[in-house]
Amino acid sequence: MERTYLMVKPDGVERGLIGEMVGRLERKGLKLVGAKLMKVTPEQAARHYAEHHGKDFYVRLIAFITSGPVFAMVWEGDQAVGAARQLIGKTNGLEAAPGTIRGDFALHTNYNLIHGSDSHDNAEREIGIFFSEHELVSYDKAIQVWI
Ligand code: RTP
Ligand code: MG
Repeated sequence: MERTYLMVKPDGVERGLIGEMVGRLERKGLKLVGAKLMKVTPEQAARHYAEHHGKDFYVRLIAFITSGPVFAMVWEGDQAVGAARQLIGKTNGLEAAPGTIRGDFALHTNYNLIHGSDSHDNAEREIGIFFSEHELVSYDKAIQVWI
């Protein structure tokens, strides 16, 4: 089992797409183990996007992710990091395949609706930025044998 950190970005919250995205992740068979609506602080944003520090889009990225509420989530499942990245699609909405979240709903790289961790280590790091362990729920699903 693996955990991943996903976050509906301010554009996704404002466009009313939280339910659409949560529904897709649920139907894939991933298990929701934590979720909250929150505003990202500048400190959290800087830690989260540390790898992009100094790039030309960094300042705009920090301004965007702190501009309004996000829906922060932790999902669990077999290879959850890769599975979620597949559902999300490529960074640029114009290149993302139809059927993916970005392919179906995003036109731009800057406003691409949802974040997904890109590796197991980054997932654990990002979960630690946005959640306390006590906010995550450990439970079994009766139907988990199927997925
Ligand atoms: P994310 O981290 O948001 O899930 O997206 P990602 O892995 O597909 O993309 P990443 O390379 O990690 O970039 C993080 C976010 O920065 C914005 N970005 N802008 N050239 C640009 O203007 C540019 N490149 C990246 C995007 O919003 C991207 O999601
Ligand atoms: Mg990324």
